[in-house]
Amino acid sequence: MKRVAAVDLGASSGRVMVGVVGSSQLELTEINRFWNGPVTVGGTLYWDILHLYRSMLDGLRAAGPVDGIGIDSWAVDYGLLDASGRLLSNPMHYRDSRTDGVMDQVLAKVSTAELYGITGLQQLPFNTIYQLAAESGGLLRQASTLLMIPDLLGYWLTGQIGAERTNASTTQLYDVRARAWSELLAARVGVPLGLLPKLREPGDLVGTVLPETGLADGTPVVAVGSHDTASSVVAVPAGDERFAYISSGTWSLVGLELEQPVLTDEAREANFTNEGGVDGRIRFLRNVMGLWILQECQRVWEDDDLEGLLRDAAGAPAFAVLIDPDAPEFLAPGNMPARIDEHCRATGQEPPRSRGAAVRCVLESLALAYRRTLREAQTIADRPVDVLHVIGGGSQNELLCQLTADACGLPVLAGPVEASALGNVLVQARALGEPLPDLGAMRALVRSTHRLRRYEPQGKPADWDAAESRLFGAR
Ligand code: ADP
Ligand code: LRH
Repeated sequence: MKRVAAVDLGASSGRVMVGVVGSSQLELTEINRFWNGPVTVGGTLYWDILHLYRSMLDGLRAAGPVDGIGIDSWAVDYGLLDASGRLLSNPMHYRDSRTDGVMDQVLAKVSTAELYGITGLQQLPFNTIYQLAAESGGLLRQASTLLMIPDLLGYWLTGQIGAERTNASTTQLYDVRARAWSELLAARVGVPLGLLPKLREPGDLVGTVLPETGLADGTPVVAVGSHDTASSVVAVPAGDERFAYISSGTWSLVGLELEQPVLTDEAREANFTNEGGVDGRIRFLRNVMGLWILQECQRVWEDDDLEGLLRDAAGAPAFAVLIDPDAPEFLAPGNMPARIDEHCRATGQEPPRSRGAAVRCVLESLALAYRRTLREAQTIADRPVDVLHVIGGGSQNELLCQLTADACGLPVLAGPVEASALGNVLVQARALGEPLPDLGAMRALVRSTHRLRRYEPQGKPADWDAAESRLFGAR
């Protein structure tokens, strides 16, 4: 049996959890949970990285002695260190506008087809490659090392430098077939290759904690699937390979797990990503804007009664208004209710008349985006599925789970909620000697220790067909 600590930093909250992992045991206890989100300073969006580091240290100290510590976080963002190992500037938030228009500048140096052929990555304006292209040359010249967020926090804990592979795969500077940094792309976009540290695998030892952390001397820090979505996919409680998943939180990551990347023109045109998973798997998925839109509505309304809003949404008329949740205007923080109204007017619809109607509009629109994404993923990857697993915080949203089952015409199995933390502790426990030979064994343990909620598809499929052609049909 192993007792390990997972630091799991989502875009909307961070937490430290202690996991006890044994042959038929998998228990998580939350030690602390802390706010995370964008902080605006001088017109730039940053993460509050020292708040995150301090909060995670508080949690780790409160957790007491553990056999290991693993860190996972959202992808794409990074810190730059100078030659002495000092952080050169505060890590910026991927939703900052400095990357506006930068993708086109990079695509003048490397074609979309070449970029996709090497990285297999979805084009998102905030991919690390575009963020680096937006950095001032001066800063890049001063930098010696680029560390992704979990690698940066691991460096502060242990003094050891490295780049965990699943998160490196989200930078768009990683060659998905060669399983190495792409020297060609780094040279083409002017990123000094020396900035990119040696890759490490999930399960590798990062190092042991430094005395200044105040943590028990000698505690190992273990690399996990440090991209939170990689960790959450480890904990999908699937029984065989005919499954799809939605890792549902701030983002909805919708897709399949494959053995090999799919780098076809069809996959590129449909903008699917081939992110690196634990044990060499590929996460073939698309980012759908997710519950971010609802989070921002709640922030603007100053309404934290999610249960009440979802009750009102359940009672609101179906298919009254629909939006494309992936429209660019929903990416940056701001007045989301006003942007929804504007989007409705621009598409010839009456804006929602109440908060409940607005929430229903967001959830139905997400369900439609899931439906389209899953259909395309199955066709492009030639992998039919029988069941859709919804994991993460959004798996608690009963209305969204039911709408998802209805829209996709698939049974939905909802849970576990803390999938990233579970994937984190499972990979650590295995690295520390627990007999969990493969993903199948880890998933069987999640299945036997967690209660899932099942949603059968209901309603009329024709209603969803009509809604889909209303929303996406004209494109
Ligand atoms: P992230 O890791 O991106 O920060 P989480 O996986 O923690 O996201 O999920 C956060 C989301 O989960 C919230 O935006 C909220 O919509 C949803 N959520 C959290 N608790 C509940 C609940 N009790 N009922 C329904 N939805 C919930
Ligand atoms: C989810 C996530 C997602 C990335 C985004 C930046 O937390 O890691 O997989 O695309 O954040």
